[in-house]
Amino acid sequence: MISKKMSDSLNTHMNLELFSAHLYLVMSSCANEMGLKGAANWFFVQYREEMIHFMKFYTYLTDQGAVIAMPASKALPNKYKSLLDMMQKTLAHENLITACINELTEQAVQEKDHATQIFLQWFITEQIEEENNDRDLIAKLKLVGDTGHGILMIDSEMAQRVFVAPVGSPLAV
Ligand code: OFO
Repeated sequence: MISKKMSDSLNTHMNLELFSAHLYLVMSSCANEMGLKGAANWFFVQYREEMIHFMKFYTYLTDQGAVIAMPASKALPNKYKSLLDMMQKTLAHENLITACINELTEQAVQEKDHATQIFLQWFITEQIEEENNDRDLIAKLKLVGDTGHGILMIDSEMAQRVFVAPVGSPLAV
């Protein structure tokens, strides 16, 4: 049993996860256009992870008997100054997601909704990893500055990222 207020909040967040997926898909194409195939891969993997996040919320809500609502999607930015610019915007977006997950958890605690608290635990841990990865890349990009050679080294590292569907994930898209 989930409250209408709780399911509405989760539905709002579910759409934010879909927004995240689309944001990173566009970043992937921007990186590709910059000649950074490794970064394009990194953002494409991130897109796939976000689709899993979206589907986790979708599955949880439908398992709880809620009917989901989806607003029309907003246009996304597709101009970035550099890879550093993209990574800084990625970290800022993930900080926002973390704050939203924390608020959802707070609401679930206040409503004594234990099922939703357990559901959100996975996302709390996931956000630590996401922010950490972003900070690492930003630090490296700042170290190399505008040097093409340095950026290409980081691009090669980003090419190594592989999508791994989490255990029990509802969809591996
Ligand atoms: Fe990037 O963690 Fe979901 O949004």
